[in-house]
Parts: sequence; C-alpha cells; structure tokens
Amino acid sequence: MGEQQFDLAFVQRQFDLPGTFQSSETLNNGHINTTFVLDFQTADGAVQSYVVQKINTYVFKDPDTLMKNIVGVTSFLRREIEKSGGDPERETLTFLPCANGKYYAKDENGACWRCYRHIGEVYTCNIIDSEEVFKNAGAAFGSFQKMLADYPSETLKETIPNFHNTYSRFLDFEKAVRDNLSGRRDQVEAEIEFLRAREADTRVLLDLMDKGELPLRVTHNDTKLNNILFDNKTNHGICIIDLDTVMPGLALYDFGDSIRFGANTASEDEKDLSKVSLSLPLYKAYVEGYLGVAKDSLTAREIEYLPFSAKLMTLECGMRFLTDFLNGDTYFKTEYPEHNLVRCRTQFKLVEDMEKKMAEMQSLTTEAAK
Ligand code: GN1
Ligand code: MG
Repeated sequence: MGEQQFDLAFVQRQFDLPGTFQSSETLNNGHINTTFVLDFQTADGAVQSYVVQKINTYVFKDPDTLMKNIVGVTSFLRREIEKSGGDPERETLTFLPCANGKYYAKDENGACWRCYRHIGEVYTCNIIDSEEVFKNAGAAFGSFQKMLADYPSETLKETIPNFHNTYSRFLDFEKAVRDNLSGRRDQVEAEIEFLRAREADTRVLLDLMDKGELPLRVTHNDTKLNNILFDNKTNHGICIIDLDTVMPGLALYDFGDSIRFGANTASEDEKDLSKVSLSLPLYKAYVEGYLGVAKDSLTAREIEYLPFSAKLMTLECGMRFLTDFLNGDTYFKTEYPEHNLVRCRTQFKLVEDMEKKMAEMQSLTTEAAK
C-alpha cells in the first residue's frame, strides 16, 4: 500500500489551525479511514495536536449525513458529560467546523477530510492481557451506551444500512461466492462450508427483534478495543472514538464485538491459529465491567444473549473478511494479498473456541448479572 499523505496547507486553512506545523504521524489502527496526528506549536510555545482523517467515501457514501450524526452525538455527549461533572475536552471528541460551516472539507481531488482536537495523555490497545484494563473497557462501553440512552434516535441516519444485519451479510457472502470476482474461491472451500453450517445463527437476533423481544437502542456498532482511549494515569477508558457507525442497533452488537476483538488471545490477523482462542478471564472481566454499569438498563433477554452475541459478531466479522477476500479486497484496507483470508481464519477459529466455551461464558454472564 502506497504511503498516504495529506495536504498540510489545505488542512490548516480549512480548519483554521493556529501555530507552526511541527510534525505528523500516521495512525494505523483502523481498517477504513486514513488517520494522521498533526502537531502545531502555538505562539506561547505550547504544542497543540489535531487528528486529521480522510473519510473513506467508498464505505461512507454520504459524508454530510455522517458528520451530522457524529456532531449530533458528540454535542449530546458533551452536555451529558458536563452534567455529570466530567471533562468534555477529554471524554468526547471535539470536531472542528470549516469556514463553510460543515464539519468536513472536500479537496480538489474530491477527497473528504475532517479534523478533531487530539486528546493527550492516553493510550490505545490492539491486544490486551490485563483483566483490569479490559474490565475498564467494559465499563467504558457500558457508560457510552447509558449516556446515549435518551438520544433522539429518530435524528440519527443509518450511515451504512444493514450494518449488523447478519442475515443480509450472509446473503452478501453467498453473492460473493457466486460472483467469485477475485477468482479465489478454490482457496476458501473450507471457510465457505464453515459459514454455511452456521447460517441459522445469522437469523437468531433478527428473529428476536422482529418478535419485539430485543429493543433498538443507540449503539456504537464498532466497539473494537482500539476505539477506546485509556487514560495514562488511571487506566480508565475515558473516551470512545470512531463514531462513524453510531446508529440505532442492538446492545448485543456492541457487547459481542468487544469480546470478538478484545477477548481474543491473539491479534485479529494472527497467522498462527494455535494462538487464537477466547480468554475466559478476559470475558469475565469485560462482562463484569459492562454489566456493572449497564445491568439496570438492559432487559433479561439482552443479558441472556450476551454470550451468543460474542459468537455471532465474530462469525459476522469473519464472514465480512471472507466476502471481501472473494470480492478482491475492495472494502477493508489490507497490507498483503491474503490479509483478509488470514483475518477470516482467526475469526472462525475464535467462533469454534467460543462454541466449546459457551456454557462457561453463560455462567460467567449469569454470575456478573447478579
Ligand atoms: C472496521 O474502522 P475500524 O477498523 O475500527 C469496520 C468494523 C469491523 C472492523 C474489523 C465501518 O473497523 O465494522 O468490525 O473493521 N468498520 C466499518 O476489525 O466497516
Ligand atoms: Mg477504529
């Protein structure tokens, strides 16, 4: 992948960034947008940093709607954080408007850029072995969901329709198998079979929703561990980032996706599958942190399906990587040709391991809900 760049003069002018540019760094956490941190020295000698992102408009086709959602949500969070005596400068993102009042700027090539104030003295994790920190991650997503409980969801537009509709994801996968755009189908017969054997799983939550047994809430929908900023000093998850997919959804999507990524004993793209497994101690830590905050705002049905949601979101993510591999890697950023296949295999290995550990995950959940 070629080195992505940004146009400093354009960014500085559009977002009216004060000071003298000092340095920039590319952040490689996300699979979708391209992200840089830029440092500026202001007149008084202080360094002020900003995060500048190129919005992936192949994935997010309508940047106006995208940014309206995000600014709506961050402004709402800001008020909630202020009410509870927190620090809105550190606990939510502050996006900067450009001269035309929009929260993104289009460059001469049609690329869309946005900018928010960088939050310092924090760290992010791609993999975790600390139960304490992962418990804090559970509490952070639990409180994110709680803070947004009264958000007027009718004002939120779906930025990606059917994002966690696992059955529609399954149909997309079947289409990718039929089309075989990449010509790689022969390499993935075992994965195709693995997924087809679990087709029924893809409808479980949708059926419950149709029957009115699971409520729609305002959810984050991309609750990867690396979407939390942890405070350097307290190790608390202080700020949730990557708000592109905040939409009406199920609480279970958020819980499940956190476990998928964070309770894996290996990275999402580990090639050695013997390293991939579901850590029960990490599962326990997360479910305790999450339910410790969110228990009273969840229904019994939601709590009952937490362990299943972990498996389902892992299956869904593996299915999306496989679909993209079959389609020729058009959606997720990849660093080498087999990257999506490697990611798919870690996810399916994790699904298998969760299936073996489902009874234990259930009893840890019941225990944490008491
Ligand atoms: C993408 O942008 P990032 O890396 O946080 C993806 C998620 C997947 C995740 C898999 C908009 O998230 O849905 O779960 O990769 N985001 C989008 O790692 O598709
Ligand atoms: Mg991210």
